[in-house]
Amino acid sequence: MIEFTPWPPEQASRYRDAGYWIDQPLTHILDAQMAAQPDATAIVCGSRRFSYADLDRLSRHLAARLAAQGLGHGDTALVQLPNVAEFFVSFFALLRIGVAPVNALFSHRRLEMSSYAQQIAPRVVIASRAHELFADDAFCDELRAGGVRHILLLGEDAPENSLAHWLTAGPDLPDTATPTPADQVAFFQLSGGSTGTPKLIPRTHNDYDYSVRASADICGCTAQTRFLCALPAAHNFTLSSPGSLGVFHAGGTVVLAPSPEPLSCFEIIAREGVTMVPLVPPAVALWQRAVEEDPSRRDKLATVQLMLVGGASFAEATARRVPELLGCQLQQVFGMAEGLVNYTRLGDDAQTVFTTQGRPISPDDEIRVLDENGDPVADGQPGALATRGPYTFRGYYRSPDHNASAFDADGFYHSGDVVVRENGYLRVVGRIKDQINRGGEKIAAEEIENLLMRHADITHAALVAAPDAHLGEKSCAFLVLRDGADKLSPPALRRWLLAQGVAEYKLPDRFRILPDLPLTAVGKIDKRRLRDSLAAPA
Ligand code: J2J
Repeated sequence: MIEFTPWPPEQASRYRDAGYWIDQPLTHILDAQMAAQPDATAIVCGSRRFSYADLDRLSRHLAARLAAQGLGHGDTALVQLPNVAEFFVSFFALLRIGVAPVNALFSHRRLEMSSYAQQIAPRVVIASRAHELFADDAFCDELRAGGVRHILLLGEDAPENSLAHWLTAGPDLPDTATPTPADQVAFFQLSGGSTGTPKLIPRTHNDYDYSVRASADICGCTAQTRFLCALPAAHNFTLSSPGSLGVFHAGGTVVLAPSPEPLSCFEIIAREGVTMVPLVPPAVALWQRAVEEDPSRRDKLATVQLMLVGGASFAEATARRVPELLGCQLQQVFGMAEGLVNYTRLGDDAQTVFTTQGRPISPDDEIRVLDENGDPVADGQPGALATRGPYTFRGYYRSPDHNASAFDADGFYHSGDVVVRENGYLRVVGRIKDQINRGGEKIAAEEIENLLMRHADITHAALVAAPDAHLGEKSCAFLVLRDGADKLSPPALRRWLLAQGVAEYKLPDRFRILPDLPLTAVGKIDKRRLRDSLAAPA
């Protein structure tokens, strides 16, 4: 069994009584479509089409082959795939036999992947030869030395390591192979993080399935929904809000795209009749610009009914222009991989849709908005968001110290967001966690600071957010150099960071060298002053 912090029994029974937790594994999403409409198209991936029956068959093949190797409950997997159908095949296969995956982002590199592997000690890794880490066998050998038994690669020829081969028919799936019990860990989500190492979020079948079912309902998913999956498929937003899983739940079609780049997405939308599109705010701005540059492009978007926007703060002016420029309805989403997801509702008035980030999915999502002393603030006043509920986790994986500060005595998770609540709706107005939100991609300041301080010429480092017109925020690293150190150029620093194996989106966009870092009265680095110095004209 994979350890996790359970909900207290009285809350668990309340969530069951209310019908949120239905004690079904996430694979029931696929089973239900197999019973209802096996021949309907589940996934479009380039020129390849997969019916629900295809998805079921391929995932059973992989599940059976893995089970035959002795994999099952208590085992974990590390998966890193781009937006391809095999991502969903692998996800359902692993769930089917009770192996819990971490689904890393394709932008993750050696540091992130090693950290995940170290935390979960996976027995199987599923990845792609198209990723630099798996282009040769060096990292695979490291993984094997660390205990990984099977490495299945997309784009590999040798049958033993070829994911394509593992998807061909093999032994029958033994009856003993089952998903983990629904109140146990199904898989791990990734935390955006604010600490030195990327944290993992255990998600149970019961809690995740509820957020998926309820989201599908709130976003109006039906069997006619054709959903563009252009953001990373593994991200919590793209997977569950309502995400590909919500669309599968409703029997619709997930249309994969490699990235949210507008012109290629417009072609895919027109070709596949896409009706629903989730995007992060910078991508919305790019799509709007593409239509402004050439208004005839709007015709390609004729089938799109709904655009979901979340992941980072979304300027009201950009929000207001969604219907006019892109010809579809807007739904704002404020969610987190840890659980709580808020949506504006499809029937909400324009003011609510354009100016708020919605209200929680569940009547049993408990929200507290707190001042510095932990006391509730009045509605309309900004405060720190704390929440607990039927699909908000109770603890990061194996992180007792961090959990002690992320949760309060009542089991509320403190998300580090500053929000204003009015009429039950939330607006995100700031952040107290030490994180940079680079257009939806989260960077934990401490992770990059620790890395920078490994450089022989750097004695102090502080990473802060700098306002950016396109991404909302970019990152700026303030550095203090060792006495006598040569001046470090930004390109050289970036190359050095890349050589450490960190994901590219975490590289500081700017560097500033200071003689020393400003301190607060209690002797901590005064990041507010650093941020303010960036806002002021240079
Ligand atoms: C401002 N900040 C936002 C928003 C998230 C749906 C949608 C997004 C995520 C996600 C998700 C925001 N306005 N609309 O998991 O299911 C910031 C907050 C939040 C953090 C969570 C989903 N929507 N944010 O973005 O785990 O700071 O999840 O705490 O990546 O993103 O990041 P993440």
